[in-house]
Amino acid sequence: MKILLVYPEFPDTFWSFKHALRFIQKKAAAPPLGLLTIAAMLPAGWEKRLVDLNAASLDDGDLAWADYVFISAMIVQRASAQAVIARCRKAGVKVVAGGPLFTMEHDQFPEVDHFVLNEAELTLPPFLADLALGRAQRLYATAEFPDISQTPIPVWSLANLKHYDTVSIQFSRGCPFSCDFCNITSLLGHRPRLKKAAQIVAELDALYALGWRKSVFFVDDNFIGNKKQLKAEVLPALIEWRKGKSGLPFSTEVSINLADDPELLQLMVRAGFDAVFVGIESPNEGSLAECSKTQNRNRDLVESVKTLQRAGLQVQGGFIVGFDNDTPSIFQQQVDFIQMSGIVTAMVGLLQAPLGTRLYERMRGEGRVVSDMSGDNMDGSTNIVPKMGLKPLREGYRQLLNQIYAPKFYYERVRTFLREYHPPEVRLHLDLQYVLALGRSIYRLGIRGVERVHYWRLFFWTLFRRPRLFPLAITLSILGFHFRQVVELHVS
Ligand code: B12
Repeated sequence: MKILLVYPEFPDTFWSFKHALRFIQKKAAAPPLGLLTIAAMLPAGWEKRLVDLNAASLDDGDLAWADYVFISAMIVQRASAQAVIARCRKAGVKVVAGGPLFTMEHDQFPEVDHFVLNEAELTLPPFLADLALGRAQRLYATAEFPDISQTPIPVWSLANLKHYDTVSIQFSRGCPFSCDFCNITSLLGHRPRLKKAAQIVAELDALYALGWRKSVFFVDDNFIGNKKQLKAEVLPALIEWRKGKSGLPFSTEVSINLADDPELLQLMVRAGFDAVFVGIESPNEGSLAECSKTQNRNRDLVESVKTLQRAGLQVQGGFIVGFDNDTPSIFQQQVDFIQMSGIVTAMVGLLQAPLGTRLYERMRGEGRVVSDMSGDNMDGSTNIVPKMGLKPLREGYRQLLNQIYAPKFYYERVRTFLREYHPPEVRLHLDLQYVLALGRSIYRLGIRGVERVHYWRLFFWTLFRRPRLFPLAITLSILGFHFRQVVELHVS
């Protein structure tokens, strides 16, 4: 059996990093972990190839070679997924679809032959068993959440790793919190399901053996969902694993209560984490109460962010505007918060109600759901009627984004962050592309860019005041360029 695994193309969005990746001559941020995991679950004797459309093109030859195309996608890849499915149809190749887009919207894809939905640990085995007997059905789904301590090591060797800047790995699925706009608990459950420390070490060993030294993103919904296990087993194992190695800085997603646990924080930094994405959502207490973001309430959020930064973690933040409790003053409040906290990578979106969330049910009850979601939470669209009115919301949003990504504000924020940041001890692995990126940034940002004054100010400020942070300052300058392009494209 010949299986072609296909990952559709991302549009030019905040998280595509497209404009930044050019500086380091990479094609995409990370290879598709879902498909590489599926590859490991297929019979060993089957031939497998991966085409990530973000890094390569899909040739007719690939389609002619394949017996089946296995496709995975998020909603944001919908258009590209439809195009791939149409090509498969034309080429007469059968399509098996799975992953979040199809799990939520399979009825929109009449041309797909088989849907293997939810988590493949449960749905793939019955599909493969039926296929072997020649009686594969159209749809395999489950309401159960599998144990992931048996999930095999992803087959990273199928991806051409030289095209990527990061590799994703996963330690847990699910999140203990109940934010009412988030669909993670309906997709993956409340009780975090964990891999064993030995599994994670084996995954890292496999990556290391392939020569991977760049960053590793733990794609957990909330890495600190089970603190006990982390402290007792996983982090000590990672600290041990890292000894004598260089490179592979880790990043992940956590809830803000990490700031309340100095022991856990210190263990994470020692294990090699240098960045975390945190759902901050709003400086407005009323809005945090409205969406049941209990972990963010009744605390000094700026101080919590600074605690993480001082310990050695760069904090990237998710923010939302458009809650019922938001008045037009929210836009300036968000700008002030973002600037003060030194959250350089600030993903700000309009409130949207994904299917399967409590927010969706409430909005539907109030007759306020108006459309499907675009899947890109930074394109200024929403699927609900905001209390503030769509026009003022979009206008305030546009101004907010234009402000925080304007070079003056952006570079000011980088300095606020670098002043606070205490860099961890991960030994850097020198990569020629990073050296070349410095040259490219000098030309593109320092000579040709509208940000040139701010660029040089940061350049020399870091060189003289915080020389160890110089590579990070250049990386953030390049990221700022990407964010500005995306903001100009979508909301200016
Ligand atoms: C890592 C990640 C990213 C990375 C992706 C990097 C990459 N190239 O892989 C980045 C940071 C780029 C990203 C961005 C975004 N993401 Co994202 N992301 C995730 C995250 C946290 C983990 C995905 C992952 O790798 N999981 C691990 C693998 C093993 O799981 P998996 O892919 O789901 O695969 C399993 C099953 O789904 C199934 N399966 C998957 N594919 C297939 C295919 C076949 C054929 C079969 C049989 C089975 C199968 O089997 C696997 C094993 O069980 C998920 C949340 C989550 N926990 O899933 C959100 C998630 C996928 N992201 C989401 C969203 C909305 C986004 C963004 C729009 C912004 C945002 N709010 O986060 C952007 C859009 C991207 C863009 N460029 O514009 C949503 C998607 C919702 C949807 N229905 O499409 C999710 C589910 C989070 C959520 N709260 O809903 N994301």
